[in-house]
Amino acid sequence: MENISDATKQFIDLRRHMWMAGIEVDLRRLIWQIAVTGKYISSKIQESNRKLAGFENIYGEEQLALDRSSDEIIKQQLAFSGFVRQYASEEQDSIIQVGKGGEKYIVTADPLDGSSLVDTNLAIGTIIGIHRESILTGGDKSLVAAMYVTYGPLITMIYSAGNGSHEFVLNREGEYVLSEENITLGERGNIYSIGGLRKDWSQEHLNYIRRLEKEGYKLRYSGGFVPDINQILIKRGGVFTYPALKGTPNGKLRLIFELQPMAFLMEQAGGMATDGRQSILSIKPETLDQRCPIYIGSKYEVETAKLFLEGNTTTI
Ligand code: AFP
Repeated sequence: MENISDATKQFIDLRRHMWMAGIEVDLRRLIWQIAVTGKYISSKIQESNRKLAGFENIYGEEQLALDRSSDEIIKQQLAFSGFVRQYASEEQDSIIQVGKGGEKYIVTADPLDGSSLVDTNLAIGTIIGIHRESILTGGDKSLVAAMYVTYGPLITMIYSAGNGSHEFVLNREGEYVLSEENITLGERGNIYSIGGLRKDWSQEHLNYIRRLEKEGYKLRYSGGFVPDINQILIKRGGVFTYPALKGTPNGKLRLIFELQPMAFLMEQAGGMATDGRQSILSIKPETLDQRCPIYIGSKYEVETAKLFLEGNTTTI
């Protein structure tokens, strides 16, 4: 689609944008229905209001309740959508049937990623993957769309159905209106997010981070995967890493629920996502809760990580 002028963007809502992009009707409807759940989940976060109710007594229950209620909101929305046969989420122990069986899509969710930050009022988010085939055996063509909602000062949503990555802002009327179209990363950025404890990093990863620091990269790490990734997309460059650690060689983040959707969106924006060596989207998940090291962002930073991790350079 030709670039839409800023003045016109406010009149392009999510449904119109997907129609203009020629996305098939059932997928358009499904993406829109999932985006709507972002409004319900945001209300749940507002209602939690645990600040007034003290920290010890309910914080844990409220955080756990928020995780569960966010999961339930998405599950119920999908169950009546008519387009989804199975649902898998970080809050469920297994893949669950939500349709009659013949529906086109399977949806994965991290319903409320970063929920441990709810008490700090930092931004958190919902991460969604939409698959045509089985999420465990469908291969790297299984994922056909991805999206995330960021609950921050604004509620924003970034989606892609293979038509580039685009940002929408929830306006006062409760509509998602276009704000950034065809987000395209530069060759490199100047921010980096580094997960895990430095004492647990490999020497190769430590050397890589030292290279970035020597080149003047600025640390941006909130503890929330969604806002940290969102910052890289909106600032058009940079890198997020959560590496293999001594003791946890697969790192922390989950391949299906967190990394695949973000890798899809980042690649659609001209970025890259690897486990340090191979593309995240080429990795065939073996279990639902499979974790994976992650290097995701603009090409220069992800390719440089590969050089260090494969021992092809130690030049800091
Ligand atoms: P929670 O959902 O338990 O808050 O974890 C958030 C997260 O999975 C991801 O959003 C962050 O990038 C990462 O964990 C932060 O991990 P550390 O707390 O180890 O830095």
